Amino acid sequence: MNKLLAEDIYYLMVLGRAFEYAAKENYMKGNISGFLHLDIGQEAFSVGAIKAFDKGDIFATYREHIMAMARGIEPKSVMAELFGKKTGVSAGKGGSMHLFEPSRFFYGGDAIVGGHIPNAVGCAYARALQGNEDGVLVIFGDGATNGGAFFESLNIAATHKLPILFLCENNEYAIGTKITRATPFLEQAKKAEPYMLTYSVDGMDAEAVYEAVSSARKQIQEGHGPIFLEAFTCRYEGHSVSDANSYRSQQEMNHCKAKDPIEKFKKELKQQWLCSDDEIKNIEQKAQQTVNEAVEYAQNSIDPDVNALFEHLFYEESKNVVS
Ligand SMILES: Cc1ncc(C[n+]2csc(CCOP(=O)(O)OP(=O)(O)O)c2C)c(N)n1
Ligand SMILES: [Mg+2]
Repeated sequence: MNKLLAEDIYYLMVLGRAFEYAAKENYMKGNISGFLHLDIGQEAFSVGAIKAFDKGDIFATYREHIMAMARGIEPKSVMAELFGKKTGVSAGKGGSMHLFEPSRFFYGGDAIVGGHIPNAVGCAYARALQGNEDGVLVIFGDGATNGGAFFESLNIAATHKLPILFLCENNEYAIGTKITRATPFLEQAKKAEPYMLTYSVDGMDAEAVYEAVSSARKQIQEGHGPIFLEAFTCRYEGHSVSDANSYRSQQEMNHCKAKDPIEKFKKELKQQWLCSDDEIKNIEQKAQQTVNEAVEYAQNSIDPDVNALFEHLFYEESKNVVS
């Protein structure tokens, strides 16, 4: 990783955290409604993975604001989507969990836990038939690995040697349920071992995530078939803004925050890439400024037209049902 990329990763992590705090504040003010899942604490995972998978198709979890921005979707379009505005990346009709931008090969966000995994496998099948070698990345939480769709997807991907990276964000909780209360082991890669090569990485270390995803992606592109990579992370907030996080002790949270990914990467910037304090401060200020502008843009944007409700439907005739 060169200095330019390291600075970009730091920028996106700082931008992501500031963005998430601004989203939380605007949720509390009533500017954002519906569900809101914050990614604070997991920035190294979200940014490191997406930057390493800089081409190809991405199917993400519903906790995807930072991933979308790392893919190049403008922060203002993401914030406007959270506000439900016409200028949002999904035209104000998707909300926080459905940030969708086909021109950037970013297909959400999916509210159905694990529901996007078969979609990603279908996409990988299509890409294999097309001879496209960029690969497909599907990102899901530990909780999604308990569903049937996950196992069916592993089976089909492995049988057909599809070019797909299964990337599991293991933060040890599915909403407020400790992982080991819902499944017999902590490492979810064990579920994929019979089907494909598996790896694990410290998800709180952006450089490690970047390297692990880059190398898995290379293997996929060389035709080795699917790979499962598990990243261990820690989300600082509750599952969504309506979850008070009361199931985790202060001690557990302190332990978590001692591994803060932004602080860690900031040290690396200084030691490894010799960034000065001024350079770092400039990056942080630029990120905050971008978030402020994104909030202003979202606030000043207009709501979608009521008629837009009837666009992008699978079944054209459903217009008549409602009118
Ligand atoms: C099919 C389905 N079942 C249940 C839910 C309710 N639900 C939302 S998030 C979640 C937990 C998912 O766990 P994990 O993927 O680890 O996500 P995290 O809480 O860490 O974000 C559940 C059960 C859902 N959205 N979809
Ligand atoms: Mg989880």
